[in-house]
Amino acid sequence: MKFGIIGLGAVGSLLAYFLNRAGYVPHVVTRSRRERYVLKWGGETHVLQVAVVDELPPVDYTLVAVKAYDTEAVVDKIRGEPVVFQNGIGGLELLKERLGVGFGAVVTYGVSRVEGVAEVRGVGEIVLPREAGEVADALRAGGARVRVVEDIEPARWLKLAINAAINPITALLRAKNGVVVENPYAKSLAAEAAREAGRVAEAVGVRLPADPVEETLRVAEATRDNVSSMLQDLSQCRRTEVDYINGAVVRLGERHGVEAPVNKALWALVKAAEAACGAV
Ligand code: KPL
Repeated sequence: MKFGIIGLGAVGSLLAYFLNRAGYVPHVVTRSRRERYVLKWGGETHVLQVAVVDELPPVDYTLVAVKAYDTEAVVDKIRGEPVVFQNGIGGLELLKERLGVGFGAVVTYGVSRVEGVAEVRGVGEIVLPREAGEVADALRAGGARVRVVEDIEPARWLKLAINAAINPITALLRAKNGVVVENPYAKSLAAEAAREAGRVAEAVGVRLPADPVEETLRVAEATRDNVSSMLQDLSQCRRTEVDYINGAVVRLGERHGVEAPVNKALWALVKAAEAACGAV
């Protein structure tokens, strides 16, 4: 089995690490050029074994780990079956439209990029659809906690609801995830954002595997010391994934006649914050 990875940020590095431990050396397309790529986990620094290339050779699977807004730019680089490891809704849909193939995946490991270096801060799981079973086997062989499901959409939408609630609120308040359970105003706003995302999921025809509000509060509590990916992006004045998170809830809601005013306001506020610091 041959694997390619596009994007060697936090998630791409985690995938490379598990593949290495299973005996694979993936070919990688990444914008960052370094002498060595590492992943920090529990006080240890692991050097990643990767072959960095401009164009992937023929591979069985390409693991797409770029931010959702960079998907368009990497369509032509994909070889084999793409498996998309991204927050939000939109990147996988674009690939499926353009290539006619693609599987979604959900990652709940707490992994951040600190000064350009990927660091694992919390063990979660990787959820993959049955069709990507070979990818699941390889990652599991490398020590990843993997769950295989018949339909990935409920897991993607539940993660979307959680991200729609925790990410913009923590980014706008410049606070760790715990703020969502500690601050009553943040908590009720997060609950409403998650509830709206749940209503949109239902309208789209996706049955969530758990209550989105309860799950949001559970994840905020479990990751209370985490800095959300949106807060990391905004504090470094990088473009966020808000268009694919709250923006996706609003757009898909409009398409199915469901209003999502809290998501709309959070989307606008994060876009305003991006513009204020000049993020592109
Ligand atoms: O996925 C996350 C993110 O930061 O993007 C959460 C679940 C909010 C954990 O930090």
